[in-house]
Amino acid sequence: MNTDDHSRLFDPEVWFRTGRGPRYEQLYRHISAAIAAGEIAVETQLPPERELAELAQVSRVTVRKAVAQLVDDGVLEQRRGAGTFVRLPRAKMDHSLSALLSFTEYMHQRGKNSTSRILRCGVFLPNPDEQIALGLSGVDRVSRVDRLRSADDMPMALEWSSLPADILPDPDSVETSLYDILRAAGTAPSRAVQRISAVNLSGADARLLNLSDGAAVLRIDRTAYLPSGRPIEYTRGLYRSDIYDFVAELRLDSNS
Ligand code: 16G
Repeated sequence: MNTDDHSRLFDPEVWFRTGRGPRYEQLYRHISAAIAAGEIAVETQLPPERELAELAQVSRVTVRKAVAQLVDDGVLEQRRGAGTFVRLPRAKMDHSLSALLSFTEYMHQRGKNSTSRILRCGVFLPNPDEQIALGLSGVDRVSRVDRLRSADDMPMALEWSSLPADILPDPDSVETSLYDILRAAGTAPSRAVQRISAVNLSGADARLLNLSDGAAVLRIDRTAYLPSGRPIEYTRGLYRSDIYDFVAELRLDSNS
């Protein structure tokens, strides 16, 4: 990176907004997003603390706090006598496509604590996509829960879930795990079909996931079914592709 790139990247006009939290936190989020989006490449050396403080127009303490947090996250590495460098991304989490796991279970398996922020929920008339996916008619009701999902406080995914209202009559009740609620009611899915694609994030979604505008993420649409074959969940999700790695297990068809 040259000096011009540095001045642009750390310019407070770019990363600071009044009312969006403490400076060190905003600077931390900005650098983290720039690294995740590849704007600061792996092995790039960050400017020294004093220079960074001047560029970002903050105190050295603020820079130190932001950098310490990034070191904690494993995104930056401080090398004695050499400086601070962007690390190779740590091993991605493998997400086995053959197990029907919930977000909570998946994170738990990886020793992470999952949390959700409900962005919106309620009971609505189904839109055409929901009608098709869930086999509903235009007069049925659908419960929707839109969530920002984090692991150890790091935003990982945005999920828009729709379920027939008779399966999830009270969408407000989804405080932690949707699948736990379904299990308790005896309506947990036993099979799901997923469609995976790559998309670029738009503004509002990027902000929620702490990524930059246009960053590439995985979009996964899941339709999940009861053992009877009834579709009961249609979830569209956007998942950070720098963290998630979906692994598919393939078997030779026994009939061939
Ligand atoms: C997973 C599912 C999602 C499901 C959610 C339930 C994928 C791609 N999607 O994120 O469809 O709604 O788990 O998680 O795996 P919860 O029980 O923790 O709410």
